[in-house]
Amino acid sequence: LRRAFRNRRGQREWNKYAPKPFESAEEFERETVKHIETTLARSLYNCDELAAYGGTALAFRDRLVIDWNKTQQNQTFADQKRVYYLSLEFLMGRALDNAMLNVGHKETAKQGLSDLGFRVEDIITQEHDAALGNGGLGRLAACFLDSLASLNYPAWGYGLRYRYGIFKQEIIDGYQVEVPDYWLDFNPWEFARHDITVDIQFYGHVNKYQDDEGKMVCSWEGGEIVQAVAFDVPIPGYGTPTTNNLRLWASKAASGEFDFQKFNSGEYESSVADQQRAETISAVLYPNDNLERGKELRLKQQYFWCAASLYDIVRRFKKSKRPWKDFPNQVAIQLNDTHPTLAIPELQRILIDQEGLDWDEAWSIVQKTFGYTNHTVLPEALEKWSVPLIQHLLPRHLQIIYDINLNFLQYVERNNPKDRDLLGRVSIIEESNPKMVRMAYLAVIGSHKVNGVAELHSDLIKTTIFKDFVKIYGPDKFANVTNGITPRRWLHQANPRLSELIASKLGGYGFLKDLTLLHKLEAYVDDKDFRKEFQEIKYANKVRLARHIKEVTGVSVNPSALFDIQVKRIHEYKRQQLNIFGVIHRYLAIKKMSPEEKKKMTPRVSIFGGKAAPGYWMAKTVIHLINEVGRVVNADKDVGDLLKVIFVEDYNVSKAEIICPASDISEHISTAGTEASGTSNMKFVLNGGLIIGTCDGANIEITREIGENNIFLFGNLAEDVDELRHAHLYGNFQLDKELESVFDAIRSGMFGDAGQFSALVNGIVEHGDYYLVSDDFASYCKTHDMIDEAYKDQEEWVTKCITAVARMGFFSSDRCIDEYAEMIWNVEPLQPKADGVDGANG
Ligand code: T68
Repeated sequence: LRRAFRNRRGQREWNKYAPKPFESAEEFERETVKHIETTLARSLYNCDELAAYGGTALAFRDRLVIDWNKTQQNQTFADQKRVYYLSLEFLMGRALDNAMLNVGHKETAKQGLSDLGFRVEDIITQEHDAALGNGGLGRLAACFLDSLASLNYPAWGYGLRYRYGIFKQEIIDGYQVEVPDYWLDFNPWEFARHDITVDIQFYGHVNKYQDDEGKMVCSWEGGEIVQAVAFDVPIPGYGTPTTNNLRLWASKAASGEFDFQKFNSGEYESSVADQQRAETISAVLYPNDNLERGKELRLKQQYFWCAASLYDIVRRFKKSKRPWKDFPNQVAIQLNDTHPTLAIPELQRILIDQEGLDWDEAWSIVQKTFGYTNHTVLPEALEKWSVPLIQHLLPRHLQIIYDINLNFLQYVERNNPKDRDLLGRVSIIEESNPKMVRMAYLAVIGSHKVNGVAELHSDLIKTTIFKDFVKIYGPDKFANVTNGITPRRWLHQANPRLSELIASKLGGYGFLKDLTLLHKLEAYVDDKDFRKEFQEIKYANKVRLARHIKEVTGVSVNPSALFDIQVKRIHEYKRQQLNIFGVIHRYLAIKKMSPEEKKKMTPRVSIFGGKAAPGYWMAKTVIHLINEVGRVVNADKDVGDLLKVIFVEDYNVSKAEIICPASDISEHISTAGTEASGTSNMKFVLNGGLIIGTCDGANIEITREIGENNIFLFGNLAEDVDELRHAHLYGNFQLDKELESVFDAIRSGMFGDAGQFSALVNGIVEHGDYYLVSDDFASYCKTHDMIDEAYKDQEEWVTKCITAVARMGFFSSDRCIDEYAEMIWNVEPLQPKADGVDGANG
């Protein structure tokens, strides 16, 4: 290989034979059939849709890999600063459609597949979602990878290769049942790099001794070793050959002497047991979102992944032979929430224990290298790990954390000599029993920039959880980068007809690279043909969703009804309970209506979807209530098409691609101050739906961009929440009258055994209504009445929808990535070479 590109003729020959873009459908067919017959060993007579998917994916993968190799080669030669995005979750969804878009020639493939007797849509849906994430945080990481590649930033993602991603949700008798998601059976998008492994140490003890020069050094010894094996996933950019790398680590037993001894001495079973124990580290994604439970295996996952990734990053840096002080000029590491915070003491450990730097020199490198993104202010989601657990698992890291803390507290004390309480408040160690390590504080102290994910949220972290740190470091350490979504997946792929319509007016697909170009659509707000087509597309998308609903639930819904959708993880703070109580309120109202009144009603379909964490009983109760209400309402002849209640099972990325384009209204109704940003709000508006929302997260900026006439806001403001909660606690709680009738209906057994829902009701009536469901209920219902009225005027409605789409340019994840690059990472894009040479990844 090396000789091939040292020699011009070899290089010419090589390029002659490297796969080229498909020139024709025949060429695509030839390669697809070849893959089906040889790579997959399937013949014409047993080629089903899954095999056709496999062949198609492999044919496109061949193209992708060429760009991938060239990109990595180009980035290695350019040797400029790279971004490393550390995230325990990457919620990628399907890859084939995205690969087709980015490699190009989807039309060729469509024709080719049709020649072979398949429909491209059916082939695309054969693919299993890569569901290595819970919700918004994991999907944000996936959108960021897409933008990083599309904008030509030299960037790698680092994560874990879970054998089981987020569980599949089945609804049985109205209850959520979790089924394991074994997604790896056939995954053409990953490349096992069995030659890239890292030994990861756990447990053991620390030895302190004097080195040859008389310096005291620490060494972490003993314990056990688990091996990390790299699996690489190509991440293609749109409109560019840049193809970045996502490296996922899988755990494996280290093939040390120890195992062989056991094996040879007849302890075969126990040596296999060791193997399996090692593999459990990357076996399963923890299914909680916005909740931390302090499980040892989770901490092991975190360290395993941080240590493997840092080893890899440091190894790559050392190849450049630069001095250590250059490390932060070559490497930017972004921590996606506190989950990778152990990377901070790990880098410090590498620099002082292994590379022999002194503490201050090392610490300055560490701080310049890391940036930390916070995604929540909810106290139950803030990570803390017990000191005894860290001591046991990572004894050297605990010492380093204590030393970081000592230095930090001395610094704080020097600058704030009069404030004694401050030290206890900001200490990384919480003086509880057992003592706890506050990971968010460690992340703040070890990073040069901390950012929130929407303006309100970024302001809130500065006045609540990190208030003292603003005093200590000054406000400039804290920044805001409002979240965004990739328009490639969330407009073009999910809603191809809308994308095509927009392209026809804007003179091409440039808006997929620069979403702000959408503003030119405002010129078409009054264009009759445009409006008509816009409406037709929405209708067709609703028909597509109605078909899906019929298939999986058996319920027929009328696509002309108003589709009101809330899909996201089930959480009390996101308030699906408020929504379903509102639905019950509507149902009770319909039951009392005269036929004349009914005629004036806007028919509605209330659609819910989302997973509950398996141990989150209240969330599971909400799912059960939604299904019970659906069972009753959907069968009620008095109601007919006026109201249908649907729970879409197993909400995931590929379902979202069908659901987001089909809303008239979507719900983003968290208690003000609790949702850091939200990103599905952006997806729904970009696809021509309006939203009902609280003044929370990115809803506020969406309102500012699209105009307050084009959004339905309701409810109490974040600044009033504390006072209301306080009032409730001191007996000043008045249950909303309409909500009381809803509770009476539930208690009467209208939706099955009332006992099952008592915790849900009592949480509001008796236990302080922490999420202010009652306080917001009246304004929520009133706002839905306004929506009913507004929907009757379809002309005005479509004006709002088009205007909103035209003003959504700000919410592209491309804009986010440029902001991170400039404000936090200080990295530049690297233009791809027209024709590079091949080389291995690394
Ligand atoms: C979400 N967080 C925020 N967390 O809730 C949402 N947490 O407002 C925001 O838009 C999004 O992040 C992107 O910034 C999550 O999704 C988790 O999934 C999670 C997972 C494990 C532990 C804690």
